[in-house]
Amino acid sequence: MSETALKSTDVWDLQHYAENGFAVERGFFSESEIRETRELLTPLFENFAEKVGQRIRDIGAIGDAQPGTRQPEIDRAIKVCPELTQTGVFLKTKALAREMIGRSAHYVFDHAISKMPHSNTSTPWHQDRGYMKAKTHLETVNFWVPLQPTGPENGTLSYVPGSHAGDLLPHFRDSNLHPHVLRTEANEAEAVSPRLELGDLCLHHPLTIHSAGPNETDSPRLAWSLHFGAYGRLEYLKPSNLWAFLRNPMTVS
Ligand SMILES: O=C(O)CCC(=O)C(=O)O
Repeated sequence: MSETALKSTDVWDLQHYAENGFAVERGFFSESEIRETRELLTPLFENFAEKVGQRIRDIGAIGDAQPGTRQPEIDRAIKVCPELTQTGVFLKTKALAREMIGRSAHYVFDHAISKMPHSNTSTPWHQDRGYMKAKTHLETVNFWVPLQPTGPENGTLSYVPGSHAGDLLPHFRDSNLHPHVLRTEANEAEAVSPRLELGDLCLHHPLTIHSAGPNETDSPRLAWSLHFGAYGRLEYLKPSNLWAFLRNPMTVS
């Protein structure tokens, strides 16, 4: 697929993104584009317990639960499976990021999450920027691609509209949660949870407060998140980000 084959983006969606900090692009991907990505990601979750490492974890597997049975997650899945960068999902989200940024867009980060059936694991309220070192500031467009129809029953994203216009909030670890997980406070009453059909795409600003509930269904809920920015991973090297890194080398991104 060539990058120029992007469906023209609905201006309303991008206006909604600017005002609310998130948007949903309906029918952005074809069924075969979703299937192609699903078929590459699914095997990465097999024999999960043997793969656990710094960038591969199960945030629901605390206590006796076996990694891979609750909410397995793979950071930078494209490193494990470079073919992902040739998929329609990767190329079309990158092209949309380019359209939004107004210049070429480059890969910054991705992660894949499988909420296992009845795993009862939530993704707590957070801002994506909350997972970066204090003062690390990346201007990215963050996409969330559900790989099956998704609603509140299987862990769709919930967003607090307009929260991207506020500050970066304090994020906390919680002794009841996996040590990787950070959470912040949110006004849940304001949140919206879009129901998504196969092929729909969500995008949000790095400061938008969002969460995802547990998966109460009999099937896994697989999603792939992709972040693109004008400078790609080089943006970590801009002086203010280098300074943040030197002051606090602990990073989660
Ligand atoms: O897929 C999920 O459960 C959460 C994903 C998420 O919060 C994100 O990609 O920013």
